Amino acid sequence: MMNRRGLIKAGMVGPALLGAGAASAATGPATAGGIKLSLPCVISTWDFGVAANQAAWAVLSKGGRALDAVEAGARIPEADLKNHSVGRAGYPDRDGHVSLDASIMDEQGNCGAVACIENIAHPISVARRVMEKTPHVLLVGAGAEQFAVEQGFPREELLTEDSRAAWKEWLKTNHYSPVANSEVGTYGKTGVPGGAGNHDTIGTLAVDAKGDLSGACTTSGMAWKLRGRVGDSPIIGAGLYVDNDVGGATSTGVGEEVIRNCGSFLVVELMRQGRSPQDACKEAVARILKKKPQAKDIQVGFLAINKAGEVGAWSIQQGFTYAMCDAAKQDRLLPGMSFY
Ligand code: SD4
Repeated sequence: MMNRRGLIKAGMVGPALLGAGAASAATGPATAGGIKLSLPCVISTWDFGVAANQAAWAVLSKGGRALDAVEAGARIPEADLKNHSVGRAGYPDRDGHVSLDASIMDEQGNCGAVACIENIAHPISVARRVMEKTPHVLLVGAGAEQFAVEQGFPREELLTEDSRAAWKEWLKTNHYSPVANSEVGTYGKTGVPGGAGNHDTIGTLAVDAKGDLSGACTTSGMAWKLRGRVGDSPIIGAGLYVDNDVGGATSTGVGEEVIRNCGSFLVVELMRQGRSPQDACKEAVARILKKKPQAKDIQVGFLAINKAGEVGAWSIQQGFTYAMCDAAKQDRLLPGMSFY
């Protein structure tokens, strides 16, 4: 399941090598613990970020705008039926509804988002329409769906046979009990139906040839979530933040912890104060753990880039991967640093 091609190429296949030093040795000069890409460039969370980056690169390499690149990138996992954590085929909530969250932000600080939207296959593009066609930032639920349809997006069934089967399997072993913190204890790291582990969000950040930044983030959220639950991904400052003077950040993992700490905004503000992207991501993860030590049992990861193309990533648990792409190489996949 894990695409280890990039890791093997970089000569890093074991936890002992999950280090920025090793990463920088494989990809470029060390920059305060991170990696420096040439511009234009794009980075994305998780293994499926490699394919997303390639779509983004098709835009960037022709001199295209970072905003167009991140939208194009995010649409790839949204359409991937083998991917059960983003877009169509995403695992549903406890009641069997696939509900999606997405946000997008451009170099001028414009932003748009949709949350808990159903029956629309490309929420990232709806988020962009919210940004460009409305005076609002965030549309949710039925209103978001209505807006999407008005904008010409087709209503489609997003629950695939595979996802339905996984949900039915989960129903056998996990009794529906909608209590507030009901997800605690189900955040396994195995990715098997029944655990919400390996339920990953695509966050994509790009710097275009002009040096302008944009970001996109899209997800089906935590599997088997309570109906109506919204995670960090559509919340500007939590799952995504871009400041064209500084850099951009995005997050993945248990969104509640990211929201509590305004995670992506925090990463960008730390970079503004002079921290490297790597150090800023580390500090944001440390903040989560400091406020809530038991968060060591869950996963949260941040990915960041600054205007110079320096990249950083840090997570609570091992296993967070990120993909990078610039003119030198289009399919790099690396492990982020982690505390555990
Ligand atoms: C959420 N952050 O909805 C998303 C899910 C995710 O890895 O990223 N999982 O909370």
